[in-house]
Amino acid sequence: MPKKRVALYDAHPGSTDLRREVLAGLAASPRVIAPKFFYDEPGSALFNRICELPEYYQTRTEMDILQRALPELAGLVGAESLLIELGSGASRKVRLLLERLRPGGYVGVDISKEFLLASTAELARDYPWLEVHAACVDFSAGLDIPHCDLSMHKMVFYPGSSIGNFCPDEAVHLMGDVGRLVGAGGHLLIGVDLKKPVGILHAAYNDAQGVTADFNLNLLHRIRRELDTDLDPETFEHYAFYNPTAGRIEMHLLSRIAQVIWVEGEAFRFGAGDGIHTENSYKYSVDEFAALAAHAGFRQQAVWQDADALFSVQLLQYRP
Ligand code: AVJ
Repeated sequence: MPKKRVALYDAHPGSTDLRREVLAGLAASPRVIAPKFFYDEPGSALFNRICELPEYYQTRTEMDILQRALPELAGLVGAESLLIELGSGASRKVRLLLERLRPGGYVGVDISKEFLLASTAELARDYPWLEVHAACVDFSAGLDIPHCDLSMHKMVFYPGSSIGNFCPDEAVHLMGDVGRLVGAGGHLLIGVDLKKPVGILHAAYNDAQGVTADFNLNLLHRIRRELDTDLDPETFEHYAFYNPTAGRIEMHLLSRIAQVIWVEGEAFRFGAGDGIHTENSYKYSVDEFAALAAHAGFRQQAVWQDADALFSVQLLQYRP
C-alpha cells in the first residue's frame, strides 16, 4: 500500500485576488496586471511550451548549467538539508538536485494548487526516501511556510529567473524573506538571466510560433473565464520589447481599437494602442545581481554560467 506522503499547507491564494487586482490594475495609470496571474492551467501549459521554443534559451541553458554545477554544489551545500522550491510548477530542474544532493526534505511552494499537487505527488512517488511537503502560497506576499521551522539547514531553490519579474526593490524584499526563512548560513540557489545583445532577447519574447503572444493574451482569456466581463481578447495584441534604461523586457497587451470594456460592473476606456503592462523580466550582470543580493544579506558563494554567458545559476549564502 503506498502511504499518503504529501503534506499540504494551503493559504488559498485565489480568484478573489484576481478580481481585486484586475479592477485596481485597470483603474491605475499606467494600467498593470501582475504576471503571477499568467499561470492558470492553460497559462502554465503555454509557459511549458515557451520553455521548449528554439528562441527561448533560458530553460535548456539553466538545465545544462545546473547539471554541470552539481558536483561543486553538492560540496558546498551538503546532504540532509531542507530543499524549498519557489514556483515549483512542473519543474524538471529540481530532480537533478534531489538525485545529487539527497536533501532530507522537500517543500514545493506555488500559487497554482493543481500544478503544485500534481508535481509534488510525482516527486513523492519517484523518490520514496524523500519527505515531501506542498505549500500553496503567493510568496510575493510573504513566505510563511509552517513546516519550515525545523532546525535543518535550508536551501531555497528559485530557478527560471523568475526573480526577474520583480523590480529591484521588490526582489530585495523577496530575498530578505528568503533569508529569514533559511536563517544565517542558509542558502538560496537562484537562476538569473543575464544582460545580452538585444536581438537574442527580442527573439525570446517574440517567438516565431507566437506562443509567447498566446501566453500573454491568455491573461485576457482568463479574465473572461473567471470574471464578469465583455472583454474580447481578439481586440488586443502582444507587445514585448527590451527597455535598456530599466534593464528589462517589458510585455504589454495593446488594444487594437478604441473601446470601452466592462469588468465586474466597472467601465474602462481604451484608445487604439493603449496598453496593459503585464510583465517585467529584469536582466542583470553578475555584479549587478551581487549588489542586489547583498542588500538582502546574501553573498555570492558560487556563480555558474554557460559558455555564451546567456544565463547564470548563483549560490548565495545568507550572512545578515
Ligand atoms: C518565468 C518570469 C522567467 O521572464 O522569461 C516567458 C516568463 N514571459 N516568456 C521570463 C516569460 C514571457 C519568464 N519567467
